Amino acid sequence: PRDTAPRCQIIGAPVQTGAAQPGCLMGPAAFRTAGLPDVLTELGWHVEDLGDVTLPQIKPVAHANPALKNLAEMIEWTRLLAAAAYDAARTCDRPIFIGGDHSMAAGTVSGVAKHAAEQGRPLFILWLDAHPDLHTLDSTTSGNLHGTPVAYYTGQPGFDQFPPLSAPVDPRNICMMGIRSVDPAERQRINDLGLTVHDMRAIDEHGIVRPLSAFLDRVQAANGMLHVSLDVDFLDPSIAPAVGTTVPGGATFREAHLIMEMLHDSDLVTSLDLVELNPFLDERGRTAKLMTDLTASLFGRSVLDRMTRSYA
Ligand code: 4U7
Ligand code: MN
Ligand code: MN
Ligand code: MN
Repeated sequence: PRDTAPRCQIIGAPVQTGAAQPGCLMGPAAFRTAGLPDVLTELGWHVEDLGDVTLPQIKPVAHANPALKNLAEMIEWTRLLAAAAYDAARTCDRPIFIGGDHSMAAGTVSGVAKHAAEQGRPLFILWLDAHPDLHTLDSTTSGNLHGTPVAYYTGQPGFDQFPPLSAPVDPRNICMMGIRSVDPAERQRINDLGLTVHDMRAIDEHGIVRPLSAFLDRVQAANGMLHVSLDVDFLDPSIAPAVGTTVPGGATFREAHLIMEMLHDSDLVTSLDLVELNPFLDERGRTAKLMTDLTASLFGRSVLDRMTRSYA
């Protein structure tokens, strides 16, 4: 690629301690096997794969909620990934964090949020998921910490043992799409915090174009940075089986690609998480390939050249 090519860094986060089932540990290797770095290079990006972040030996951390699993691990991943994400957001145009279960977003989002705050720009989040991941350490009953990152990075109470947030994300700057499994404590929090949530019912009724355009217009008008967090279970399990938390009735192949194509056309995306891929549950790599193809759409792959924003 030319010297002026946009720069992307890839950071592997082999995190699986936030999920109920093991396997997300293999996610970064599966994305590389599916050819993610080469695909982006072919699209004209300058790609640098920084390898995987690794967790040192750590001591257990106590908590009043006996359901919590692997709290110490999530705290340490959050510390390490926040630092890696902050560095990557400063040095390249669009880092990709390949996971790893969704607990890693506590680190990636808080790290890019610090960078955005230093730039004096608001950070917006597009959360593509079956779940809102809005549990606090006190409200989770499963104890699976991949259900908690949004509560952490928006600064909800009870995360005292975690790294202090230098820039909590404003919940009103979060747009969730694809939601179809919400626990009672999360439902209450969605209302209290004022997040924009387009559940699958809303997508059935209105499609994805109008709600997404409205959100992207807000990001643009605010000169915002935009972090996209793509959970495999956003997709319907019939096309993306490699995930531990399947929920029927997810986004279709074309809905998902259209979102990515619109994100590309908007040119607003400044960082990306690819999370919850469990290659142990995949069928001949099809989910890893689909997630890679969706990323390609976000990075500019299209059927034909397009001169204008076709969704305006
Ligand atoms: B994922 C759940 F109960 N809410 O807390 C929980 F439904 O990152 C699921 O979105 C969490 O996959 C899913 O365990 C976390 C459950
Ligand atoms: Mn930057
Ligand atoms: Mn999730
Ligand atoms: Mn999910």
